[in-house]
Amino acid sequence: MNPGRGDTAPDVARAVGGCSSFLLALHEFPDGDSLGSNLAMMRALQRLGKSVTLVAPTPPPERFGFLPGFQDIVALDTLDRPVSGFECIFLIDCSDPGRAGLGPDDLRQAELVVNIDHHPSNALFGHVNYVDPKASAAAEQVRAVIASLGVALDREMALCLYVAVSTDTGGFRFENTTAETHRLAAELLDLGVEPGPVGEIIHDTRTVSSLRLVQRMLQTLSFAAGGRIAWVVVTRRMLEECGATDDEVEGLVGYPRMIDSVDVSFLLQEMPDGAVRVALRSKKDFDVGAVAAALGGGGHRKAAGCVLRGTVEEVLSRVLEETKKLFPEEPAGPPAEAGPRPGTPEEDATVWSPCGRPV
Ligand SMILES: [Mn+2]
Repeated sequence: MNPGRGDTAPDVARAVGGCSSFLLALHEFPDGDSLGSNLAMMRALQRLGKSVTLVAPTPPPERFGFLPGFQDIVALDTLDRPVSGFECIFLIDCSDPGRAGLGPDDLRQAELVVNIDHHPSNALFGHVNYVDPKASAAAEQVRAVIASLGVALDREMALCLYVAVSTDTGGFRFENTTAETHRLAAELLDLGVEPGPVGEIIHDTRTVSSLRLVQRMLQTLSFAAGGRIAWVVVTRRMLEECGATDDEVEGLVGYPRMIDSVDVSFLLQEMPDGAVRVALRSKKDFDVGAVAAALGGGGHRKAAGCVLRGTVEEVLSRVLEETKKLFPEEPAGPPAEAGPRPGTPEEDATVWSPCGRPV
């Protein structure tokens, strides 16, 4: 087999045909695409009589608990055998095996690693690499693989794929949405998916603690590059004060991005192990994937991320330094450096309103 990114859905189907035991691995802090794509693939492989185990390196968010098969997800650290004990390992929607909690040895010992992903930064770590950056969600590729396996989609698989596509496209609004995405959505609705109730759960339902966290987080809203960069911070203390969990931080980077003047936004999230997760978003042609890559992470042009060591303040200055390179023409100056220091908005008086004036 020639490893490369040029493999296709039929290549995947051919490669896995003789295998009987499969390990599917979610990426850490799994989102709707990771969960939906893997659960649909699990169900399709089970239909073919395969033995399938789906593992998660971090607990999947309970709000996705309605997805068929969700209760069968196993914590990676409770796995009853080594990863190499499976004939085939599937990594879906995962640009790097480290994100699934798998080490280089795990994959080196594996007989067959199938890598299905739509992140342009994908590390092409599989024996089969079906990498398609034009896919709006990995679910589009999973749909093609299921077809190549000769399995008919059922309503349960359709629900999983719909949640995957709908979350990765922000409810079919993001630029990654294509005619193909809508054709897939139409097929899934034909199979009985109800977009109203599903959309309400995945896009419009929040816990009280997560809204309290939004309220607290927005107090840290700060700007640079004349208002074209905005960022927010979530510290351990804020999570504790609000009774919120780390998975409730997912997607909150969308708040600073909403501001009309803003082209690039990011969120710094202090993690339990002392690292800081950085989520980056952009508008227009600003490539935050390149920013994330320069900081050791990866992702798409308009949505990317990385994890850095250091205090929140140290990480902030590194991320700011990189993001400011996207705006070479912007002079440094107010409100560029005037925002509050992360995590200490009360002490550090100035909080800037969306119109760029202190509030
Ligand atoms: Mn995805």
